[in-house]
Amino acid sequence: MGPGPVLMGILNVTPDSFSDGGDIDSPAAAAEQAATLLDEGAAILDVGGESTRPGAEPVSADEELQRVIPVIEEILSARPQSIISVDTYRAGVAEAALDAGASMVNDVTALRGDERMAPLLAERGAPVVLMHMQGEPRNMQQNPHYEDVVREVREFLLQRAEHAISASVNPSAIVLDPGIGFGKTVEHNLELLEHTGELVREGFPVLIGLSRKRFLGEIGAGSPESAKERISGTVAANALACERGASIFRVHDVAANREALAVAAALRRG
Ligand code: HH2
Repeated sequence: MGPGPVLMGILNVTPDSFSDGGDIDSPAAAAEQAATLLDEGAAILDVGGESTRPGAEPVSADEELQRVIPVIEEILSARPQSIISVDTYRAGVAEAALDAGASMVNDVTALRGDERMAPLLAERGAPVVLMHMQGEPRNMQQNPHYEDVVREVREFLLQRAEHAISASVNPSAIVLDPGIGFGKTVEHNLELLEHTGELVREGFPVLIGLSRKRFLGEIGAGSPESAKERISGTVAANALACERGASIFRVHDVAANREALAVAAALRRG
């Protein structure tokens, strides 16, 4: 019997995230939200300072630093044991976050965004999430195309894991993520979720980030317009991904997901 599902609570310090942009406008508000997520059962807090929603434009590294670092410091001063992940593809931001006490890096570019990221992770021994994305947030939802989405995403992630390992990142520090909604149609997302097991079989822990995403509304799970009405759909899809072997779940709503994931994990164990 392996360890149970790991919940990663989302803390977006951005004015423009798709579902919760602008909710957190100060380090104190972030620490309060962090405390809620931890009390609800989050094992990891994922702090991000740049939205990756479709159409989002990048912010400057300075802006990202100013959003993220004070929040990490504030959370750790209130809750020193917190495990914090920093959602960034910039090595400079990752380094400052690790210096401030963050424990891991969530890189939506899978180390393609900044060539200094892999050596930094190797030097610090920090775990990293490698995520698949076709295109960039600016243009990724303009006609995404694959011959075989499940195979292409798996091959991409294995290549990026190889790249990390060749830069001396410890294989046991690598987490793979198919990047639900990143350059994918509704059908691509569903196919990836259905075949989660094929990625799990490669031996790395698999993270799923589908919380409140638009495709749920498009298949009748809540509203296509309102992200905060897609919580039940999120819970159902996460439970099924868990049953197929995914182990880390990046979510806005920790309490709502936790109990369903406990059931799914128990059924998987048999
Ligand atoms: N999704 C989002 C952001 N970061 N990281 C990983 N590893 N996997 C994901 O699926 C993922 C991610 C997008 O969601 P959110 O943070 O809620 O929105 P935004 O990018 O608009 O801030």
